[in-house]
Amino acid sequence: MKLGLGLYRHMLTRENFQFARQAGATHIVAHLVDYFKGGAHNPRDNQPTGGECGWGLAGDPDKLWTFEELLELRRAVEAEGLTLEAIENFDPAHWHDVLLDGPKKGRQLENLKSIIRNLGQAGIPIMGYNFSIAGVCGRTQSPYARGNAMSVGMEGPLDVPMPNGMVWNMVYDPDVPPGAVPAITSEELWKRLGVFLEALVPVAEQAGVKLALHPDDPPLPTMRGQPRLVYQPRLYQRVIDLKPSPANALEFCLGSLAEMTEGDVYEAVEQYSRQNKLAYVHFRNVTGKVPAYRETFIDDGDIDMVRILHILKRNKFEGVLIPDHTPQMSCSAPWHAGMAFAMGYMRAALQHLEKE
Ligand SMILES: [Mn+2]
Repeated sequence: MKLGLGLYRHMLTRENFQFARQAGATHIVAHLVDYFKGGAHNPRDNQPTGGECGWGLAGDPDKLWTFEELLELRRAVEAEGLTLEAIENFDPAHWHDVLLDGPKKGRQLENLKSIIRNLGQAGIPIMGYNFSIAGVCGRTQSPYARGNAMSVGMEGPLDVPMPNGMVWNMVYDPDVPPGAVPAITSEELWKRLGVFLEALVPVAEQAGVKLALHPDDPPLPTMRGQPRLVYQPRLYQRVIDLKPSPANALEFCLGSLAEMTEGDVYEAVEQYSRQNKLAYVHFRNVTGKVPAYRETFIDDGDIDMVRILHILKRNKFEGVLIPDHTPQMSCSAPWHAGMAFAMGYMRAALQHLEKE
């Protein structure tokens, strides 16, 4: 297993690559969507949470990520002795009508195919994505974690409808008439995922890229009146079985899985790692379950992280683990300190595991 660090778009700098390397990482997962254009309620020095209008404006619909910029990023990462393992998340601007089954769906499926081909050509092996209409929303920020560390959690469900022009907790069109996005059924959402996988999986296979699906965060059956896909561990199997292929894989988030009300996180790790379906792992810890959970320091939640590593080792998982989120530590670099703490813990656990 390998240690990695996930970096948001504005953090893709030489200094942060060096920080990752110093903390023992060998791999980088890069976000190319800018989640931080929503204003003061969504500060850039923490994971995005946002308000009712989400994280803010999505990117430019006409500017797809090019082969050249992906290659440049890979080279910048490699210049600091690291490997670029994955890009995490499509931009709503590039695929809103794939999620919403809107009029631009055909063109946007072609967008996504181009992006996957560009990743393959640039030698980036994984594309993480979150097939979700409401997206990562409804979470709160408070000093939930040990020592009053600022952290993220949930205090009850979010039922306020999603306004027109919004999807995936971002605004892709600010100039639409008022109103809410009509709710759809769960079956309709699965049908849309099926269309996406039918179109993208063959392209991903040919490009040598794995598509890796993140479970719902937070994992409730509905958010903002919209259905969600993987809100129980067993639903990951439905994704796999919908389009069997090595390119149809999982961005395996331990935190989201532990927040689910059914199943068992250790059984889920066993079930999906045994099938070799984990593209990479979000290695983070939580207490509680939806709709009331809190993100914790890695050593301080409900999950026995070392037990998880043992299962992954037994099933020969050889991919990358990243901390995903951590609480903010009280100092002048709260995000970095939180990540360094998580990575130190992970590095020690991995070194110990190697000797067993
Ligand atoms: Mn995650």
